[in-house]
Amino acid sequence: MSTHQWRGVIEEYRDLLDIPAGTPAITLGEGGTPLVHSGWLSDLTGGEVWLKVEGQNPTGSFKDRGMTAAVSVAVHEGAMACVCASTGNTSAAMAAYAAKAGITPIVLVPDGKISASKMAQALVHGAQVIRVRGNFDDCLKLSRGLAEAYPVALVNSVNPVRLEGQKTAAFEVVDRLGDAPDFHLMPIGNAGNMSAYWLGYKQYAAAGNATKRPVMRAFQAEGAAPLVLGHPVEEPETRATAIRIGNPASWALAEAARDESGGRFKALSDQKILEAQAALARNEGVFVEPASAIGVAGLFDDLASGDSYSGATVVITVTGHGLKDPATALEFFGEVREIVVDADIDAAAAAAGLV
Ligand code: AN7
Repeated sequence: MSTHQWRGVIEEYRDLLDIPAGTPAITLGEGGTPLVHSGWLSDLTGGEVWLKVEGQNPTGSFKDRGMTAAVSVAVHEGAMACVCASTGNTSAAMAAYAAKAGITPIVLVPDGKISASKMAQALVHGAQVIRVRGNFDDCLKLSRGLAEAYPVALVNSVNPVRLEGQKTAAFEVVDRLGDAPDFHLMPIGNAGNMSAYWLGYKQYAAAGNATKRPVMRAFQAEGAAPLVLGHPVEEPETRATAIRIGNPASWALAEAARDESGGRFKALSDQKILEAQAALARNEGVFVEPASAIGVAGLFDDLASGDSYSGATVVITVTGHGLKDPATALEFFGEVREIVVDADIDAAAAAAGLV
C-alpha cells in the first residue's frame, strides 16, 4: 500500500500558477492544510463553519505558500540573496526557504515588536536579522530600497509571485468543499493574503471549478485598522503583532476584493481578539496566534451586531500557529490555570479540584 505524499503547492497546482515555465520547486511540503469542521461555531451560527488551519504549514503560518513561489522564482532568475520586511511570519518563512535554496536571507523587523519564536526561526535558519527602529511600514520601505539598489530579490507580497503561491489556499478550500463557501472570514494586515484568496476564488470560478465566489470579510485590530479608517495609521499598535501594520502594500487589491465580493473590513479590540483565541483553543482544540484568531472574533462580533450566517457555508482562515507567540498567550491566560504544589497526591488532587 502506498500513501499519497503531498508535493507542495507548486507541484500540486503548477498549471494554475502564473510563474515562469520550468521554475524548479523549492518546497518544504507546504499547503494541503486541514480544513477542520467546527461543530461549535456551526451550532452557534446555524451554518456550516470550517477552519482553514494554516498553522500546519512547515514554518507555522500561511506565509509558506507564497514563499515557496517567491523563492523558487527568485532562484530560477539567479538570485543569491533575498530580502523582506516582516512582523515575523514572513521572515520565518523566507529564512527557511532561503536555507533550503542555499541563498542568503536578509530580514528587516521592527525592533522589539516581533515574537521571540518568530525571531528564533529567522535566526536559526541563518538569516541576517536587522532590527529597525521603526514599524513594519518603515521596514517595508527599507526592503524595497535595498532590492532596488542591490542584487537582492524582494520577496514581500508586493512581489506578485507571492500572491500566486498564496492563492492555492482558495483552491484547496474549493477542492475540499466541492464549491466555494458563501463567506470567507480572515485577518488582514499587509493585505496580500486576502488579495490572493480573491485571485484564487475568481480563477476557480472562471474555470468552472466553483459555481460562486464567497463574500470576503476581513478584520483588523482597532489600533492598526487603516483599511477600516480609509487612511494609513502612523503608529499602529496591537497585541496581535503579526498585523501591526499601518499602511498595507496591497491596499488597492484588498479594496477590490472587498468591493467585487460584496464584502467588508471591520476593526476589533485586542480584548476580543484574545478572547476568541482562548475560546477557539478551549472549544475546538485549535491553538492559533492572536492575529489568527481575529476571523473567529469577527464572527462573534458579526453575530452580536445582528448579522446572520444561518444556513451559510463559512470558511475562516486561521493564519498562524499558537506556538508562534506563547508569551502573549501566557500573559493573558496562564496564571488562571497554573498552580504550584509539592510532589504530593493530596496536594495535586486538591489543586485539580478533585476533592
Ligand atoms: C499570522 O509576517 O505581514 O494581510 O510580515 O503573520 O497577508 O499581511 C504577517 C501577516 C495574518 C496578515 N495573520 O496577512 C509578516 C506579515 C498572521 C500574519 C497576517 C499576517 P496579510
